[in-house]
Amino acid sequence: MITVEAAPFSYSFPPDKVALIVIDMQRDFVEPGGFGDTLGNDVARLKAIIPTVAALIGLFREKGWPVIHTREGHRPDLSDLPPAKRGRGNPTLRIGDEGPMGRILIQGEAGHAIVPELAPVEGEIVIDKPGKGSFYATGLAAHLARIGITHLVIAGVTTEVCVQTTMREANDRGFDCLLIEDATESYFAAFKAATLDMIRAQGAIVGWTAPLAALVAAVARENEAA
Ligand code: C5J
Repeated sequence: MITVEAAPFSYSFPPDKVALIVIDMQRDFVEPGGFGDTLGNDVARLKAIIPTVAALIGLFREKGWPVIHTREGHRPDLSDLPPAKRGRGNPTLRIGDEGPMGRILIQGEAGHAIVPELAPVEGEIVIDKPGKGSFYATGLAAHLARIGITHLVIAGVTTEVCVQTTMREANDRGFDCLLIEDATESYFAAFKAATLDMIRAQGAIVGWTAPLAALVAAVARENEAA
């Protein structure tokens, strides 16, 4: 087992049963002109975590541990977009409308792509999801079962929406989850802080949190011992 100094207490994972899930690091959330921007958010907050997420992905690739990416988005015919979702918010452009990076949150459009700095490499699975959670209406659970994963390290955006929803879905399915604090971000600092608190409250009721440095240190200790 590898043990990470985490909150609310140490997080241990078997290195042959861990996977990284990088949630929705898409241009539509991170770049001007995308979905996040049309909702009136400051996307610079999200762009700032790209180097940390890249370092986390690099660690998993170096160790040969699975990296899974997710993308929130919809079919071009909008058949998987509930009217309730399209109707929410007060955006300048709605999901499916034409924006500067193509149609907002539509599969195949430029804005739907993962930012180039974090692009998946050959062999890494990309899960397309129509909802906020990564398990709803996707093949993620079946894929994790097939490759024998019990522990998930989680990163991405936004902390209180797709990241938290995914972590709660995973927790209910029996996974032990570690959220990397500096590899996740929200458009709202207070929402990020509250989400981290909620996750680790009541003895890790949803899971654990730790900075990337703590995971890196734990893996280095294991490398030295091996
Ligand atoms: C949102 C997400 N915030 N990926 N999506 O609508 O968190």
